[in-house]
Amino acid sequence: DKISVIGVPMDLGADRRGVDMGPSAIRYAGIAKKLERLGFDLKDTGNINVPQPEMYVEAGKYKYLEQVVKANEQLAEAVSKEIGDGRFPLVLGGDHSIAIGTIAGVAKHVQNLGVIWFDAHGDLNTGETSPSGNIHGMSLAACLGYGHERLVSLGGFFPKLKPENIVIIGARDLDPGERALIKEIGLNVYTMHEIDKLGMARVMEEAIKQVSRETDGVHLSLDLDGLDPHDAPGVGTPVIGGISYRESHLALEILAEADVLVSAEFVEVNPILDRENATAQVAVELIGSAFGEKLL
Ligand code: DIR
Ligand code: MN
Ligand code: MN
Ligand code: MN
Repeated sequence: DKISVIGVPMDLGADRRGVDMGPSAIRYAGIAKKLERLGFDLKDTGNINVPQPEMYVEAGKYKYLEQVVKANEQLAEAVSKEIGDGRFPLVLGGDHSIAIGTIAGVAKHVQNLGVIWFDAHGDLNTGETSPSGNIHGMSLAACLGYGHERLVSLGGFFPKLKPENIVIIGARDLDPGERALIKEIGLNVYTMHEIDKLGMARVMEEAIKQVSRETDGVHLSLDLDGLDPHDAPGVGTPVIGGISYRESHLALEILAEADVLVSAEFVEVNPILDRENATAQVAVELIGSAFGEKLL
């Protein structure tokens, strides 16, 4: 199998420096060695060109909108090209606003795309409901057709996703507008409550069944802040009480066994806030599990 790594040094969507170094940190933690050991034909396509925030003034409800859109358009092109070449796009963030570009690129090739969204947050805000104006908290909403027209129609088509083909796993911090949207469109969210009660194995079995039932492929969008900050401290918006190291590995091992993924992204690694690159190392280990790594 062929994998193409695409780095996206994006921090404009989080309006916080450091997360732009995520792709470097994940490479430094040994992603290439890990995937080559697993037998993959790996190509690193380098990084998407993302402007520095100091060059711009952020604007209100959708901070750095123009720059976020431009970088995501390039990302969508790059993702689409790799899929067109028969390769699996593995996107490294960068903040979670890059899901808009990744999913735009994948959805060009995959008619009905399922999505597993690992996150402490819903990323379901619009400029109207966002408490921060940060676009990384709006990316899933944009893919569903809610929010600024430039984000919603990125890549030239919308919506990219249907609510019934999405699950969120690990949520424990939702804004009022996000809760309202979840109820309005009937989005299936496995909060920490369901994970504690049912166990991660059962959550994953149900989630995989749902996102692969009427779809032609599944995208994994994994925000490292879905994990507990003890295990993944290098993130911009940590929330206590998250998914453990063990549970996250189990989740991705079960996902690998299901063999449904067509694309994946690992986002929000912030080396400035990290402890000795621990979060990037966790990302690399999780990538191993997602691509079928097993002890025996
Ligand atoms: C918050 C934080 N809900 C916002 N979102 C984050 O600004 O929209 N998403 N951190 O990953
Ligand atoms: Mn997120
Ligand atoms: Mn998050
Ligand atoms: Mn593992």
